[in-house]
Amino acid sequence: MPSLLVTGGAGFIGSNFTHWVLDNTDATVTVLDAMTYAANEASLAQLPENRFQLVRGSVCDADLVDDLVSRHDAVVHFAAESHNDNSLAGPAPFIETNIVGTFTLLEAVRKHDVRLHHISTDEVYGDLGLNDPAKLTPQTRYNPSSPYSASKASSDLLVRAWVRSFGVQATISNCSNNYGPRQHVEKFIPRQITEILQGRRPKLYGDGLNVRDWIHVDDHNSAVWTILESGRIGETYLIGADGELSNKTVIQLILELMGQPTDAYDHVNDRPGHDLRYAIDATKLREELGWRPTYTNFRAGLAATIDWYRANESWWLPHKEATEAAYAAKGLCG
Ligand code: NAD
Ligand code: TDX
Repeated sequence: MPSLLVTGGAGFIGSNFTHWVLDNTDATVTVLDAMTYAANEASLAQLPENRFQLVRGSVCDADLVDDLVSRHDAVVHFAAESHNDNSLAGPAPFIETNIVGTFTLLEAVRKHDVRLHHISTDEVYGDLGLNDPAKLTPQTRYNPSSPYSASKASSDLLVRAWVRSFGVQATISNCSNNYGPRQHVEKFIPRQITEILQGRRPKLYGDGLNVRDWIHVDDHNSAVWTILESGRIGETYLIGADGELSNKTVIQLILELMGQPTDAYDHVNDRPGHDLRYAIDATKLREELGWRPTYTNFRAGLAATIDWYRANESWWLPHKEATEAAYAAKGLCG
């Protein structure tokens, strides 16, 4: 029974990954999470006590990280400051957690020779043109646009250097935009769903033609597990499920699925430096490791996600007011 240390496991993807591992494998999971504003302990409620524990602490705490790493078979590193808009308003915690935190973890896995999988984002590659036939591949040049994506790019480069120089047993994955249950209400899809549930109108940045490549979080989870089990050490795998849609199309679909007129949204100020389009070519992951996504119908996945937010108001409501107040302070609420 392998033991996993999952950093950032009280956040959106880390908590879904923890549930996925406990449901689909016989591994045990220790979550290390600093429980920032982005964490939600309710996401980890009712997990089996004999296979799961939550440790509150930072990936920047070298002593704590060293001790935890020494007692586990592998580390899956999700912990990060993850929101672009926050990185524009205040980059400092992004540098600390995303770069120094990854460095701290790398030193511990190096010392104890523990397997590491580093979770990253397609945003390290910068954006593609709207009509560009190209997609992002592992060979695409790094060209991050925001403090968030630059900090994630930095962390990826540290992992690559620790593999090459110190023989650390690590893999990296760069995934496209995730959606699904337990995503913080600051993010695009949950923000719009919960605005409508509260009787307000969705908010589209700029003209809304920007394209994101959506993947259901459980497809991300299965891909990470596949890489952890069969990925080649030192390799980078891109994770995506051919889910390109404009933000405007997604807002219209949310409105339709929630029984509202499809033009009942507001245009608000655009995000500075707003990346135009991401699109992942996941051929390497599909052909080398045989991974396939399960949630290929975005409309069905989105409808299930809307149902989840309707049924779990107690999960998101305590975070909603502060999130919208923060957007108002940034001028991103209309
Ligand atoms: P999230 O913001 O929902 O969760 C991040 C978690 O990390 C939170 O629980 C937070 O408390 C924790 N954390 C923050 N600082 C910490 C620290 N110093 N020490 C320990 N824990 C800390 O983010 P998410 O959307 O779940 O993203 C998880 C990872 O996946 C990130 O590395 C992100 O870059 C990457 N990623 C996200 C997406 C996406 O669409 N959300 C896509 C590709 C990659
Ligand atoms: O209210 C909004 N209106 C809007 O039009 C919000 C919050 C966002 N947007 C736009 C901006 C983006 O084009 O929607 C798109 C998605 O926005 P976010 O949810 O903030 O995601 P993004 O910036 O694309 O980054 C996400 O995917 C890659 C995650 O937050 C990152 O952690 C991940 O690396």
